[in-house]
Amino acid sequence: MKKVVHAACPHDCPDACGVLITVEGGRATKIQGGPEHPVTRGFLCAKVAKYLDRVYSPDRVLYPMRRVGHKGPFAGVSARATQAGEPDAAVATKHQQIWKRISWGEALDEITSRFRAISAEFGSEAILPYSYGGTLGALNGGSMDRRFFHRLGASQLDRTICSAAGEAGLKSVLGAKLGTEPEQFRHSKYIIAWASNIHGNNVHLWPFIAEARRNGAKLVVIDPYRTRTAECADWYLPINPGTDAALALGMMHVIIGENLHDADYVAKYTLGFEQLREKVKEYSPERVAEWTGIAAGDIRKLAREYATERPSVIRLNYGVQRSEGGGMATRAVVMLPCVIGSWKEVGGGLQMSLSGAADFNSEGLRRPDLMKAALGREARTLNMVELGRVLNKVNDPPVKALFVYNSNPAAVCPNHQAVIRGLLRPDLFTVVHEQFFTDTTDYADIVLPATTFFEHKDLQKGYGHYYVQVSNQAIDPLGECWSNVELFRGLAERMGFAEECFRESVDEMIDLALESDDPWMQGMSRERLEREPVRMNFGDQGAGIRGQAAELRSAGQPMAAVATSSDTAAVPTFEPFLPFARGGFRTSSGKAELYSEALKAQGLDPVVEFRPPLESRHGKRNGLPLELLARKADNFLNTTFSNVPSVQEMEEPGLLEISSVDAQARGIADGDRVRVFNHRGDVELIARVDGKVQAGVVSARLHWAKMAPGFQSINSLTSEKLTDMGNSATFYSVLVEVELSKPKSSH
Ligand SMILES: Nc1nc2c(c(=O)[nH]1)N[C@H]1C(S)=C(S)[C@@H](COP(=O)(O)OP(=O)(O)OC[C@H]3O[C@@H](n4cnc5c(=O)[nH]c(N)nc54)[C@H](O)[C@@H]3O)O[C@H]1N2
Ligand SMILES: Nc1nc2c(c(=O)[nH]1)N[C@H]1C(S)=C(S)[C@@H](COP(=O)(O)OP(=O)(O)OC[C@H]3O[C@@H](n4cnc5c(=O)[nH]c(N)nc54)[C@H](O)[C@@H]3O)O[C@H]1N2
Ligand code: SF4
Ligand SMILES: [Mo]
Repeated sequence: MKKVVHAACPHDCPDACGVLITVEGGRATKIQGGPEHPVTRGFLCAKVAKYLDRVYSPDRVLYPMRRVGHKGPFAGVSARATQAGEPDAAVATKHQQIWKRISWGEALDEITSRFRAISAEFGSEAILPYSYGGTLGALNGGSMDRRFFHRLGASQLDRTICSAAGEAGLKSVLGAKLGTEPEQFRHSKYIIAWASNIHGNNVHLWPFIAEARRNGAKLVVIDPYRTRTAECADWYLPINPGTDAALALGMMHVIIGENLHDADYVAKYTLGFEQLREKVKEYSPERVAEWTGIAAGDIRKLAREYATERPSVIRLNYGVQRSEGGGMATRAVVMLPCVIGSWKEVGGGLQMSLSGAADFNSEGLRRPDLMKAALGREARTLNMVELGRVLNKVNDPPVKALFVYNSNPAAVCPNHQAVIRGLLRPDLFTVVHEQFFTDTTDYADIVLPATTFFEHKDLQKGYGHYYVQVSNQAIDPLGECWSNVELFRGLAERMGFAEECFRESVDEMIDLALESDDPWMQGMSRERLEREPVRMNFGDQGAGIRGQAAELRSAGQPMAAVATSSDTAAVPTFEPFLPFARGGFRTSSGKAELYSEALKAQGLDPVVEFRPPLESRHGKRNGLPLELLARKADNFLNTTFSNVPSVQEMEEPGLLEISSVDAQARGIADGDRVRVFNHRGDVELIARVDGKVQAGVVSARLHWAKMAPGFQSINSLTSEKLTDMGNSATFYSVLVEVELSKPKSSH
């Protein structure tokens, strides 16, 4: 029997695609992009298009496993060899020496008895959950797991590794994570992709940009790395890493100085414009040019074009905020559409994250009240970015048990060497719930098998569009895989937690998540979401701009989500959503806060400022000369997919991209083996002189350490230092030096 199941891609990606899975005789045989989803429009990214290879990979973790061998990196990704030169049989034997299959009952007993013993001796906060973006499903991303750890009284995890600085910066101006919907980009005339690797990380925005360009729009890319998006831009501006606040301030210097701002919008809907006007005087294009490496003439031109070629829109992505001053940089960029009033226009404004529109009932899903009931107070919070410090230095109490799911910290965390030292502590009990034997399972005492999204049901929204979907289950779980929801339900039962919420079914939890007073959530029933993606119910919010919508229509322009180009499937029509056309900011003042009392109270500049990162060419903190971008790979998703052979074929990890100037100065030629190092660690990579970076910048890609020679991770070079706002990670404020590798002496 053949059926087609509606699902949603749960990976940590703004696109949150609608997915159709064809199932024949219980086996998934085809995956395709949902044709009816107005943003997915029938296609998937290259990696998820190969998802059957991931689901049915012979390397899946299928059964609970207990470690019987030593902890430490293991080159094989399963009983099967993937490292060149490793004969399958030898890897299989080694794997068997490390892992012994156990039953779920044994696994749950061992975990709960260890948890009880640790709680009795050190207190429940000696247990630390560690999870991030494995799945963004509302249930499997954070529901039963949170209930469980709250009820246990475990330490809380500050989940700031990705976007917290940007979120803090954006909210300091707008008050909420809202912005321009992707469908409106087709109406733009001037599009700035600012730290936004659209072809790599957000490919479903591209067709809208392509459509705008067919209608004459200009695409500008601001990125220190010549991405595929930069290659096809009308204007590419390579910027020195960590200097975006200066550029935005320089643009505002020109815009305000030349009276190109929208005085009416500014007067009605912003707070603190006079203070901003004073502040930007300090940032002349000449001064900004020195920091950013962008010529003063180009800064003027960019500012003038952005303010006058309308509608103009900014796709700001998270690259700017992975830097020491990432919060302020985001704040500065987000001020731009407020100053030129482009929020009023269909195809104007700015998009960073749209996840602030309409909340699921997260209190119901996560039950933070259970923590206070268990502990009588809030449990302490430990920052996930600082896992190295947390495992090695925290003593009140020390972390004695680490429970990892939805994450691969032994690869994605900064200061990798410290993380590994911590994970190797003999007294640390580590459980990892995973789909694969990752870098992190190499340090686990117990590994538990996890389902993929083909094998469980979930509810999902996106951070790059305004649609909600239910992801239906397509196939039975492989082997003995359990979803995160089932796992924590099972653990709660074994712990004897009596609360009713630990017995809820998946459908009951979806219904609960949808219980919301939010008018934008009206009309979202589970039954409807099971069948189709549903747009947030913006209702009246669109009314304020209906006049403009009519104008556009009479000018012969296509509207909102109406597909017009022949390459797209039919999609529904909506009024465009303009969150801040008439103010409506979610700040405490209700205005766009160009001056913020809250920032002042935190000891930060209440307007905005640029401070060069200490670990940068201007700060020279460790005296090393090259700025490293330890970037994501276009064809992996963080480290997910690193191990799937058909995806590996599309990607080239293990490279150090370097400019010809810096290569020559060090006697390095394309293809040479090089050592990249700083005071935190060193990594061997292959030099690639390909014109992707300017002099002074080098770039490398994130992937699994266990697949690299010597088990080295590029995160050996990155720092645990936190950002100015949001306590986020500073993956892009890193100084290194590079040298030719010494040939290994042969013994
Ligand atoms: N294919 C693919 N897609 C992904 C991911 C992936 O790993 N692979 N990861 C997902 C995740 S978790 C996230 S958070 C999103 C993130 O997506 P993005 O926000 O796009 O994040 P990054 O790739 O970190 O950075 C974007 C761009 O910023 C550039 N950049 C670095 N430093 C600076 C700077 O100082 N200034 C400027 N202007 N640019 C800078 C980088 O070179 C990069 O091209 O993408 C998601 N989608
Ligand atoms: N150098 C450098 N480091 C970075 C970044 C960078 O740009 N450069 N980016 C940072 C960013 S933005 C982010 S978001 C983080 C990402 O950090 P993580 O969220 O840890 O990302 P992944 O490496 O994709 O690991 C997710 C893991 O979850 C597993 N998984 C998937 N679905 C499920 C499930 O349903 N249940 C369970 N139990 N497991 C599941 C996957 O198999 C995968 O191994 O990395 C950060 N690290
Ligand atoms: S990873 Fe992103 S682009 Fe690829 S299918 Fe999933 S949501 Fe779509
Ligand atoms: Mo992320």
